[in-house]
Amino acid sequence: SRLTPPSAQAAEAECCQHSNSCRTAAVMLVGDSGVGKTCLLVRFKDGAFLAGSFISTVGIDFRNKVMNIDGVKVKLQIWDTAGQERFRSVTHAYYRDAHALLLLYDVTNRASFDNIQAWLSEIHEYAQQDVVLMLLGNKADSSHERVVKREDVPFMETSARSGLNVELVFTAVAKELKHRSMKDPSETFKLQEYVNKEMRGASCC
Ligand SMILES: Nc1nc2c(ncn2[C@@H]2O[C@H](COP(=O)(O)OP(=O)(O)O)[C@@H](O)[C@H]2O)c(=O)[nH]1
Ligand SMILES: [Mg+2]
Repeated sequence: SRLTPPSAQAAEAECCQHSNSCRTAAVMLVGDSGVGKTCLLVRFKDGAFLAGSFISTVGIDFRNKVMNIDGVKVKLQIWDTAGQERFRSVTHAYYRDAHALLLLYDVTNRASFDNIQAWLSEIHEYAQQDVVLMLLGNKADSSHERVVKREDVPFMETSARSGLNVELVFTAVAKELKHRSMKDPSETFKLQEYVNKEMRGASCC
């Protein structure tokens, strides 16, 4: 695979349809209703926070964003699942096509955290075996007591409201996918190490 020269502007441009210097990756947001999937996507895509309930998504929706990862354009096609966000309601075909899954819970909502196990079973059953998986504890801006964190899946806290770690989530996923697509064994990338190094705490800033 070829490399494109690093350029900030290149990241803004859409991938050329037939360019092999641009990688397209499908990223899917999953998790209980109300955990902030749509807000996270809107924060990442538009840099804004949408408060309130008027944004309730219908069906399945996606947004494209091209990122420049060390000079390589990675076009993320981010799928936002919605509707009856219950287990087994997400079309299994979407799981199969996903290169990365962002599994969200709400740090202020115990039930959304307890459901993580069921979501993981679903993912284990239907997603690609090598899917990039990240667990995100969203609404980290909240001062509520935290529910317990898991450590067996790459994890970090985010806030669609304050923007905390939102860019980092997608950068980390894009980096991981880019490294895999380069298939260069001399280049290793450790997702959790990277996010540990780069992430900010909820109390930060
Ligand atoms: N405080 C706070 N509220 C959030 C955050 N993200 C989403 N919300 C709120 O949580 C509710 C559900 O968000 P939404 O994105 O629609 O959740 P979805 O059903 O998972 O797509 C909305 O009222 C949002 O304003 C966040 O990071 N912090
Ligand atoms: Mg939604």
